[in-house]
Amino acid sequence: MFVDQVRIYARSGNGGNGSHSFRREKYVPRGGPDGGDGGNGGDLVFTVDPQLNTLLDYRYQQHINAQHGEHGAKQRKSGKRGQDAVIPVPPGTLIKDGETGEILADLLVLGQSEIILEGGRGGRGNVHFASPTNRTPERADDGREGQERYLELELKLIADVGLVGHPNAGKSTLLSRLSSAHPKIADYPFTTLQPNLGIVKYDTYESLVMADIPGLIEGAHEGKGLGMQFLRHVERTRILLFMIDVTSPDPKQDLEILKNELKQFSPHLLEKPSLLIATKIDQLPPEEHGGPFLGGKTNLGISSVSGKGLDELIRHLGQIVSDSRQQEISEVS
Ligand SMILES: Nc1nc2c(ncn2[C@@H]2O[C@H](COP(=O)(O)OP(=O)(O)OP(=O)(O)O)[C@@H](O)[C@H]2O)c(=O)[nH]1
Ligand SMILES: [Mg+2]
Repeated sequence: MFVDQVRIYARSGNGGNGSHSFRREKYVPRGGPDGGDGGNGGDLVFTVDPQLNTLLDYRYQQHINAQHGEHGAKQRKSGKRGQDAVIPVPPGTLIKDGETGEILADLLVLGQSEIILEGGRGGRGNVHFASPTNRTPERADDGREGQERYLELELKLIADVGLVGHPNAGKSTLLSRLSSAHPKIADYPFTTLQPNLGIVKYDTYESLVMADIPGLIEGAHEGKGLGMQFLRHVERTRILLFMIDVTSPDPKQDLEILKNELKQFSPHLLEKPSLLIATKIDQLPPEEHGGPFLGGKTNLGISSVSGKGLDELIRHLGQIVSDSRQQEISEVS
């Protein structure tokens, strides 16, 4: 299971009430007002914790409340602010309104935190309401109530490698060869309707997450085919693996179209580390199985049917993934 989802009921704290109190001292029969303010209620805050990788903790803790503010007191004493409820979540967690499904926050990077429900403000004590004409104000405000709602937390695993190609290029077949995932495979376009993720081992102790997404066609950036929503997934992957079907009528043009779609969607997609492979090379005459492919644009050709080129592909991807992980670590520290 890669999409981890939990529903919680969350509340921010109520504001404390303002105090309604008058000074009482010996020999001062009628002291002025001295009621202090209520403290603000605590906020409900989500924060990214890169050590976490599931939402499992929240399956067993379905109510989360921030603290109420304390009430104000006599002698102008303000109530203490309620403590925030700070909820750590793994990177890649979406917070949605449990009723409307509206996305409230997208928690992605180390150090990011978002206030989702604000605590209620504390009420003002009666010290604030004295005036020349009213020296004994009866008024003190109650604190505002905090907010409460159902929230839906959804964790999307961020993939290392995104498979980018036209429909039918063999993306799902490749994922099923390299991982234990079982995506649907068929000889018609748009077989894949939702991204599939699989774990690919590239070294004794190292593995990477590969995302198979629906095929892209010309106009994808404008919403053609299944376009847009999946380009968003691609934006989150570390590496792009361009897959071009050698049996297509014009493989070189296919590559141009793909690149152009990505660029139109977001130019920085093309700045990501990437690898270009030719697929279905078992369909070429045997003397061409060694490459070069796509008119010399790549030497890496694979066949998910015969298995040719797959070990080399895994080695290459493993190398790029570990380099890019290293780089991320050195950028953070
Ligand atoms: N000969 C041959 N056929 C392949 C190879 N890889 C995939 N195929 C076939 O190509 C067709 C499409 O494969 P899929 O893996 O479903 O393609 P896809 O890129 O996931 O397609 P969409 O999900 O529609 O984007 C299927 O009929 C596969 O059996 C290969 O290496 N060699
Ligand atoms: Mg597919």
